[in-house]
Amino acid sequence: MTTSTPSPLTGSARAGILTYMGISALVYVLMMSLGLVMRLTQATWLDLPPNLFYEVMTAHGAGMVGISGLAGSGVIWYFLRRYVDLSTGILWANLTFFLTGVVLILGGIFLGGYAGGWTFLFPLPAKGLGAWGVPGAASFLIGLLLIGVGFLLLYLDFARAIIAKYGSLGNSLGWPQLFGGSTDESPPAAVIAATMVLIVNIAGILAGAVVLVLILVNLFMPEFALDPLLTKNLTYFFGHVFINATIYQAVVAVYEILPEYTKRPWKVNKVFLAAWTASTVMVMAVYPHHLLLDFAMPTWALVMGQIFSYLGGFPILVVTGWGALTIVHRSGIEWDMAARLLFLSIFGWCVGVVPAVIDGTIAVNQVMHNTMWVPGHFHMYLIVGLVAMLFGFMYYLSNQSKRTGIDKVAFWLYLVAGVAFSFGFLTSGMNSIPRRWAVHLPEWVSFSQSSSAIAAVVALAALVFALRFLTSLKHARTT
Ligand code: HEM
Ligand SMILES: [Cu+2]
Repeated sequence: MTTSTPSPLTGSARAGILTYMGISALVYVLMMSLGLVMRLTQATWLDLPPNLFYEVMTAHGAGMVGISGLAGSGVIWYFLRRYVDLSTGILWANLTFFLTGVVLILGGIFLGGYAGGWTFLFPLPAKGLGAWGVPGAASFLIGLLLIGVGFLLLYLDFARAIIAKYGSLGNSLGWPQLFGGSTDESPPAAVIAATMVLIVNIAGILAGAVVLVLILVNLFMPEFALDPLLTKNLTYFFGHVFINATIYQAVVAVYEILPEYTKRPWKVNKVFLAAWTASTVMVMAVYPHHLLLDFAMPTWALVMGQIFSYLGGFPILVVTGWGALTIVHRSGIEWDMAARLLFLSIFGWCVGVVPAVIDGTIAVNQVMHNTMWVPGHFHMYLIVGLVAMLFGFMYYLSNQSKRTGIDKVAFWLYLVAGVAFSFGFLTSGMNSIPRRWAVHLPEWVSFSQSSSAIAAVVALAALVFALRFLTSLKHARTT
């Protein structure tokens, strides 16, 4: 029921997926280098003027979140097309919007001087205080809007293709099986994940588009006043959902590749179905955990943010972790690069959720929120979780999974340094070092110095993974 029979990829679809993943591999290494530049600046080993630091921070944040969206959608597209009839034209259209948006964003940052962070928090875009003007901010915001349009098209195409085959989104989430019938007839895991992602991301992108347009109008007509609390809610609904959905897309690689390796199906049981349906609602309802410091927020919304922070992330993580353990147990699986990276990614995701849940607790958040604890938790599940998953997929896609030697060394370096680098942020946060500060006090510098050395190792290991993929494109799978 849930094992797929891969059909041949058309030339254009294969080129499309390889372009998505190739660009992602390259951009991850580039953006990691920008991250290293920031850490080196905080370490006083590099003398970057503060305005340039904040430009780099904006580019790193927007770049990492954007490329994770692109890479995640590439993974899920590759597997979803095994079950439903997706449009290759839309795949390319999304990429075109994406790249046009990237040009505008980079221009807004490095030519226009925009340095207000990827979260474009109102009223920052309009208040550059001389560091940037309207053109820089406008270029950045329009760039984001274009990227949103591309993704909206892609997810609408997912919806069209899924409804054409399954009749409704309820069916493709497996509700008939969850609430009655036998799970033998369940839709495959990739279709369930795609349904969840299209629902939450269409909602998120629409919220993002609304707030981007509002801020753009305010930028050109300052007398058009916005409600700061409303804009923050819309921004974080979009930002939270979009970055979370990247992992829910990439995880399909686990659902598809482990069964192929172990020759066992990925079991879609009632618990699995319930987990994905519950998380569809919870991933949207949990976003107020970004506003725990905003006293003007209604208390019930903040309490909801805390409760769903405890509950929201777990169902999918548990069914995925449990499923992955049971599928490989005594399967005789060969631990090649893809299998290792995919397994590491589940571990990284689990470990990263712990500090996230701690930060989602109102009493803790009020002390820790603007500290390095926050980049600590998300770097853990993004570097050791999401990005490991994506590189695992790339080894699989390019048929390089059997590699040993330097690739294996890179795997261990990535694991150890990825965890250590994230712990560097977490311990900084525990010592009350604030996040998003270009200049650090002398007492804080040693944290940044050790982190810089470790960050260089992470970036080097990622460079090995990226180069392996980029130099093996001609060997890539054709099905
Ligand atoms: C070698 C790898 C990396 C290094 C050295 C690095 C470094 C950094 C540094 C120094 C900051 C600013 C911390 C602060 O002072 O607040 C930062 C922020 C951030 N990083 Fe990374 N990072 C790396 C990988 C990643 C990855 C893989 C992702 C996502 C997939 C990511 C996403 C972000 C985001 C979203 C921010 C927040 C930006 C903001 O506060 O506006 N980073 N990173
Ligand atoms: Cu969140």
